[in-house]
Amino acid sequence: MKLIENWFSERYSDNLQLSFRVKDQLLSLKTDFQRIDVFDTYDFGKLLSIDGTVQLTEKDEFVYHEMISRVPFNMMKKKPESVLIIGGGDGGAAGEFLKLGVKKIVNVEIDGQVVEVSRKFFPELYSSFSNPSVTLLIDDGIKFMKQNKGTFDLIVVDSTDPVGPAEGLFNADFYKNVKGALTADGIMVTQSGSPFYQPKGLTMATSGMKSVFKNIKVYTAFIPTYPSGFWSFTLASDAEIKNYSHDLSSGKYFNPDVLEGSFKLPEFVKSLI
Ligand code: AG3
Repeated sequence: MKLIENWFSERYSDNLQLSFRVKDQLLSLKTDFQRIDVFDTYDFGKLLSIDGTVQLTEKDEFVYHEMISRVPFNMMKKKPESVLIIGGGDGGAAGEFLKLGVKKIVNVEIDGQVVEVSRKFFPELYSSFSNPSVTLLIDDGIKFMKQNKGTFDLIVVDSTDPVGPAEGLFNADFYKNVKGALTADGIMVTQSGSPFYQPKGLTMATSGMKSVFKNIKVYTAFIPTYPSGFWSFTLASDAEIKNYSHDLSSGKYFNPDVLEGSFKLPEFVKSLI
């Protein structure tokens, strides 16, 4: 008879949390940057948590990774040939760009331990780092951005929450450097948090981007294991942001209807941006 049940909970506020019943805790690690945990959950398979917040689960990572890659890929004028990913140490975002046929992908992750954890527990995501089209660098994304000028068609910020240690990736100074690292007509995308629980994150991203780029656009996706399940992403470019239909083939979440629909925003989200 099993007497004790184990649960992992992500706290949204003092009064609210989402809990996953877990079979086992597979890892708990304190790195120079953050705390990393991996759980084997009953309903979502393996779950990666950083500082107590869900980063991905085996069962629903496809939503986030398809939406942070395929949407910007289609919404930029020029079909991207070079992509820079900041964060993304699990390899999930890089993997989607490989599926889209991108031949030059640079992934800059600040915490080498995230990559090691992915190698061990999420080998399917990690495997993109052994593809010759992907260069993995363990480095500070903010610093890297300053050193690279006019190099990338598409820059993806696949970071932890906009409120917390990754805050430096959500302000005008950083966006200026992103713009400097983009080619002409290039585009950037950032995950911008839950519009419901983290409106400040979305506001920081959109106001910072507006002060640097001519055009911005917000889109959303349904990610069951993130706070409220309703998640935002923000695009920014000096070129017009619209559907250029470079590759509309369907994934597990993404399809042409989802691409169009993800830009239709509820009124409370519109009022934040
Ligand atoms: N990075 C964004 C995760 C943010 C989730 N926030 C939260 N659970 N409070 C995902 C990394 C996947 N490559």
